[in-house]
Amino acid sequence: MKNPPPYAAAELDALFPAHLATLQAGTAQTLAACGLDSLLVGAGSLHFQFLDDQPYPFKSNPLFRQWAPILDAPNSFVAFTPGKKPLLIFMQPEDYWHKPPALPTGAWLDNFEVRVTRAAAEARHHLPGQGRTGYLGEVHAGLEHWGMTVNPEPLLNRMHYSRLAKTPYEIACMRVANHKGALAHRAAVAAFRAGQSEYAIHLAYLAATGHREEELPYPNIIALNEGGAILHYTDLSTHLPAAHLSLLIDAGAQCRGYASDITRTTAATAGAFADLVTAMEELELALCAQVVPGKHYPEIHLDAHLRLAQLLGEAGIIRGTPESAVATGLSSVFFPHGIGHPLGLQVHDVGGFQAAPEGGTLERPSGHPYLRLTRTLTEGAVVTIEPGIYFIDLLLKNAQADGRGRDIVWERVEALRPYGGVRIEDNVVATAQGAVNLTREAFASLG
Ligand SMILES: [Mn+2]
Repeated sequence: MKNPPPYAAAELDALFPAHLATLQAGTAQTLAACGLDSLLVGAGSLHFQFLDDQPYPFKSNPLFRQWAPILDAPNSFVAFTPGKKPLLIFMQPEDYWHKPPALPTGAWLDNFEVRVTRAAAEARHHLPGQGRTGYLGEVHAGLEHWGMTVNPEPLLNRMHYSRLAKTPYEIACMRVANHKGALAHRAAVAAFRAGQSEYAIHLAYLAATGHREEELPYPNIIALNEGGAILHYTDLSTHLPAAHLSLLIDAGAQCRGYASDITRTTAATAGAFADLVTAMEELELALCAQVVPGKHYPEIHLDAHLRLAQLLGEAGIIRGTPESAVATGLSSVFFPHGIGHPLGLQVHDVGGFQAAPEGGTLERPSGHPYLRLTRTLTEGAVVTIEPGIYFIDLLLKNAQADGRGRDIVWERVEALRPYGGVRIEDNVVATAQGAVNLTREAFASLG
């Protein structure tokens, strides 16, 4: 097999018991702290379009996926009582219109007691009858008669807080997700070089991941030329521009419900924009190296502003010192988002602002309203690092109006505006040995 994934399914299965043991031990403590005896996690249910019999794509509860890597079984549950084997209640309706979800296979399942149910109401009979149960998941009809505490905040807070740091199994899944993403990014760049449309590049990307569109961890951002200046551009236009100047692609993949989130920018030809991309590569790697246990994540964000301001100066886009560009908010005209976020079961993973397991909020640094992570990194934390420089009409116009425009070299901006922007994004683990860059590893493994 050409470019095999870094772990085979059996290797992931072999890592699963230790993951589950960590989750069980943490949950036992959490339940005790919350005065609960057991936990029930719902996978979620199908939601139907208004006045229609078609459901929206099913997206399972991330808290359910953390226990059981099942993505396609609505109305299933995991129940856990400390000291007992976790129980998987797998919903397999009797249905001749649709193919019922297949009972999963794989050695990971040996860690569960499994009961198959045919109807949602039946699930209740399999649940632990005694004691106080905390339920985490969507509220469904009849839940109020199950006698549970539904989505209690103290329980949710503790479960979310602990998700910043990943287990070795989770990191392995994210390695595989990065591998799939890297393969697909290669395919996308090839389609760009062949002069294809955003939509055709998207199809090449999908084919290389092996995902259906709804299996992607988030909608692909595939921008040719000035589309790169729209941060969440998801048009996937079939139109062919007069020229292919640049490609900004922000697209991920997933493995067992764990996401990768990767951005690359490619210039079609050598020149000022290509130079900006090269300089951004170096800057981004310097920021990635800061992802280590004990690092206060907002410091990486503030350092990114200084480095980007320096780069903007060197590229002849702004005048003045980097320090003044950061102080006046000039750097935010070109870099108007956060440096990254926690990554895992959700692309923008939870708990990024939490002060402690019990709750509380760590505020963002003032003047930086879009940063999504304000905690100090711990061992096993997985985050993205994604610096960018964009030529955004709205923000440039604002800067012109409020005086920051005096330090902008407008002819330089005009020359670069047709290229949209540059963003480079990797997924990085904080380990005792230093920053481990899952995305760079994945691209390097492709040779
Ligand atoms: Mn991201």
